[in-house]
Amino acid sequence: MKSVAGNLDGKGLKVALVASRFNSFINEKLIAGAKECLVMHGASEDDITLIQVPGAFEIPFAAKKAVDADKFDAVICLGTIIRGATSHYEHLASAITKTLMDLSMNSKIPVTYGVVATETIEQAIERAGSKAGNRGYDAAMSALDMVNLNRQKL
Ligand code: INI
Repeated sequence: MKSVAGNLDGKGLKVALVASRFNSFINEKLIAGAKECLVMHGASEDDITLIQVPGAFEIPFAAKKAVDADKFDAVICLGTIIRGATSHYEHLASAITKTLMDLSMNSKIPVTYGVVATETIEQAIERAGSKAGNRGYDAAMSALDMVNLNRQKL
């Protein structure tokens, strides 16, 4: 059996982080987690571009702009949607997920998903570096993995 997989080598990679400001105290932790992961795996801080947008709704637009810029190896999307804070939680969360998935399918570079969607602020905090890992770090790991997978011939 032939097996194909990526790896986590981040050397020389140029990465865009698209992060929203809404719930910024959580998003800052996601950004820090993503940065930590990239640098820990060999990426240079100078090769990471942070693109900030107002809210999660605006993430797909900026992510598309980053894909179209043709200068990044991957785009990592970071944001936080909390049900308690919005009546349109479901629409927002599912529309963003679907739109980013569509973007990913039409993109030559990997687009990864570090958007935390939770019922409560506490759950969001847990996913931003306390009890339940850091979704920013995880999304960066996936980006590294997928960039290196993408370099391989099938
Ligand atoms: N944006 C978020 O990133 N998270 C939320 O929980 C949220 N709530 O609660 O509404 C939110 N709203 C703003 C939205 O993403 C847009 O920025 C806004 O509607 C302007 O287009």
